[in-house]
Amino acid sequence: MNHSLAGWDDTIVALATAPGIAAIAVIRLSGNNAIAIANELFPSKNLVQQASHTLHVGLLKSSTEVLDEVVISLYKGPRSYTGEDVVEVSCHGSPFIQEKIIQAFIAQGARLAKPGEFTLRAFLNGKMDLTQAEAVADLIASNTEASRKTALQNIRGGFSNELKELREQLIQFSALIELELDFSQEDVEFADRTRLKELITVLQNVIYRLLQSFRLGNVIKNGVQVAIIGKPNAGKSTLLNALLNENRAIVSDIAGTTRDTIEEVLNINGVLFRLIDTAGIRQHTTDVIESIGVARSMEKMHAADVVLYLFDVNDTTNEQLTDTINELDAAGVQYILVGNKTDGLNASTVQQQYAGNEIVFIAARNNTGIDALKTTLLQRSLSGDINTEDTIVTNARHVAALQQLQTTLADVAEGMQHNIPGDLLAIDIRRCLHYLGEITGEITNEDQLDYIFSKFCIGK
Ligand SMILES: Nc1nc2c(ncn2[C@@H]2O[C@H](COP(=O)(O)OP(=O)(O)OP(=O)(O)O)[C@@H](O)[C@H]2O)c(=O)[nH]1
Ligand SMILES: [Mg+2]
Repeated sequence: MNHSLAGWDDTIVALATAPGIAAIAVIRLSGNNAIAIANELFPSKNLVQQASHTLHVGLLKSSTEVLDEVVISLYKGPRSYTGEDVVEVSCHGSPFIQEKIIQAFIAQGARLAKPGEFTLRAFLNGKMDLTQAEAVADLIASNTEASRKTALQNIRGGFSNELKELREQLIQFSALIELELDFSQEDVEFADRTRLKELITVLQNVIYRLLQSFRLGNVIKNGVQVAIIGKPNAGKSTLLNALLNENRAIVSDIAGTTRDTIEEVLNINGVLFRLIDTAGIRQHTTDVIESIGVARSMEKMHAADVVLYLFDVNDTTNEQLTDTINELDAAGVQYILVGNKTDGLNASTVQQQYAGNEIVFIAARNNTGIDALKTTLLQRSLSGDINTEDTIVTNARHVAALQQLQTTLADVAEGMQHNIPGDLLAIDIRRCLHYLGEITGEITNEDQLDYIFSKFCIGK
């Protein structure tokens, strides 16, 4: 492991709880001098002599004044979050006190931690691998039940455990093949080719499943972008309001009411949907602002994961709808057709009108059909249930490495089909090992670590 990161030996300090007023705030120190530094400010006891995993109540004092009455938790390395000596000071949660205590620790020789530095140290000290460290950031950022569960699963090592064992088996093969190369004159095979082929197939299946899970992972982590698109007056803003169950957007019978896009978040069964109400699309408008709005609607339509295409069943023929479907297909967007304003109409007559097309019928103004529409949205976005027992890839960095791994595995498989010589096989297997190691962090570089941990908050 590369330990050459600057400031690695420093003792670091940061506020671990959210800034602002609270009943209690926690300030965390980590490093070789953490306990000695805390001890300098804690006259009532000698903390250096206390056992790990113990609590100590007392006054915290700088040379001149009492700072606060606090509770100190001691964790001696390696049995701590970072693997180093860690001191957590629970103080009264005034921002003024928090700042004074941090400054007092800095005066004793601690340095303010960089974003994610506690977790970086945990990673460098082997307390967790890279996917687990990344899951810590995901867990802190999680805002739904589903994102919390997947992050927690990954912190426990769900993802990396799947890959670790396969990596170890591959390392064994790689070692045997390299050994063959030492005996190349004698034409021996230490590495059983049939078993290697089996292992490659297993790996290919695992990688395929993990890559497939990313679509779901992305939905869980980032939510689903849903653009509500349609002609002016179709009832798009009414639908937005009905989905949100509040009067968020202005509704009127004047065509062209919505000028700019409006975005709101909706949680359906633990999945976040980012709903975007757009300006109604009509081809020929002389109104400059409206035409800018239309351009923006088109943009949102292309960026969306799912488009709700809304039309008024009272003034849309099946032929017109077919033209729209052709346009949507040509644009390559995922869409759900929604027929609005069915109130006062006979359900089966309306359905016959659009025979052959799959449509969700609603009356947005009366809240009719909204629950069914939500269910359709959920099904379409998840294509199956969220089973958080399964490993779900949520991280774009992992996807990139998995894709490279997939390509390299295909090279190995093809090479073996053609019985390529061991030295060439060894090169491809080494590349596989490289990508596998990149995911879990056995192979990393400083830039990559900087990038990953800079996205954390300070104090984590
Ligand atoms: N009868 C009936 N009228 C509806 C329904 N939904 C919306 N409307 C009416 O249709 C008109 C237009 O509704 P909006 O929600 O403003 O339509 P929009 O698609 O957002 O229109 P723009 O923003 O102009 O593109 C309003 O008078 C609504 O009250 C419905 O389910 N039934
Ligand atoms: Mg509108």
